[in-house]
Amino acid sequence: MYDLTVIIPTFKEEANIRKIITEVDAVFLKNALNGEILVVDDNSPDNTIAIVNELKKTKTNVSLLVRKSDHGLSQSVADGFLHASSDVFVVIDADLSHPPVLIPKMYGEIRAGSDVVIGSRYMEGGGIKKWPLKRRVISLGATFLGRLLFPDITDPVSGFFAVRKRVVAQAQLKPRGYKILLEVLGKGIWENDKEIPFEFSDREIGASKLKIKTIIEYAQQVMDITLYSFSHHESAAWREWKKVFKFGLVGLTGVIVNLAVLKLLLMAGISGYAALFFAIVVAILNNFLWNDLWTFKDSAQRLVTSVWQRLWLFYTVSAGGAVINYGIAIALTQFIGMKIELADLIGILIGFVWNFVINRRLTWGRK
Ligand SMILES: Nc1nc2c(ncn2[C@@H]2O[C@H](COP(=O)(O)OP(=O)(O)OP(=O)(O)O)[C@@H](O)[C@H]2O)c(=O)[nH]1
Ligand SMILES: [Mg+2]
Repeated sequence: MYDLTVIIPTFKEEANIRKIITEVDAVFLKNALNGEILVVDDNSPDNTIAIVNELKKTKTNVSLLVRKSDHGLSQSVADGFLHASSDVFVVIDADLSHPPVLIPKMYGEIRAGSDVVIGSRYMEGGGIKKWPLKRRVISLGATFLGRLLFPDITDPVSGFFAVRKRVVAQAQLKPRGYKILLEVLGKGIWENDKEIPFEFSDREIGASKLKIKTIIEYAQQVMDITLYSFSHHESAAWREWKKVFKFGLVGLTGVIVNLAVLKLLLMAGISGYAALFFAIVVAILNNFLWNDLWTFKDSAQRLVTSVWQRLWLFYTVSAGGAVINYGIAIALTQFIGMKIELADLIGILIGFVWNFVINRRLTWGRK
């Protein structure tokens, strides 16, 4: 039984396949890992298959899966999950964009308790070498969308990751397009993730396969994972929705506290505007406490460790939310003549999204 299986999806990689297999195998040897290499090829018309077959003669830990139907990168990786013979999978590109030397570290993190370990281009220490502006913009857009589903993960669309078999074994993956990791995070069953920075280097040989279709498929995938989470409450995206619901509920308690404090202070003879101001301050404090102790209580490795600092941030972000609420309500009444109640409601909703997104990332974000 192997310790881990390195899955390499390939399509027309005759220029790189020998080098990547040799490098991965050398990393196994150097780190005393009993690793398997599984090449999943979409029936490449070039020499990829022949080269792998030749390498198989001398390396017993290399195997090849040639697919004849349902062509696609994500489909190939998902097929690799089914055919791998170990309990830990590492997915890596064939074109040497991902450094194989990081494989032992990824494996080590899995052994230490992570369910998913992601090679991240977008965390401190990571990066991208030699990418044209267009590629960078597309990638950042994709990453931004993915982060809406998984706010703690800096690179949810990385092609370089390790995952335990049990995360994907029961998952109803619907692989499509390029972003198999997003599918794994969205449909797999996992608790602990870890990111490792790495520098992505652009392929030197062979052609890129990124097309417009890829971008459309990606948007569909994000929608699909969102819908999936509504009916699969063990999913990570549902954990995120629960936070949104809790945050909203806390917001409602804030309204009650606000009105109650206002009423009390007015009864005590405090002047209207002063009472109003105080009521708002107390309501925000109420919201902070509930969110800190309940909504975000499980936030691991907090970015902001001091509770006072979190409180200060929460007040600042809330003030921003109020300004947004006010600004949008005024703009909607002024410019399109909307009724003020409706305009306010829309302002409240957008302010809510602001408050959640920014506080989630900043006030209760992860390091
Ligand atoms: N099995 C299979 N592998 C694929 C397919 N498309 C791409 N790959 C492999 O998936 C990995 C990533 O593909 P790349 O074309 O390098 O994608 P990219 O890194 O986004 O783009 P470039 O490096 O600029 O070409 C490589 O190992 C490819 O050989 C496919 O349709 N089927
Ligand atoms: Mg590449």
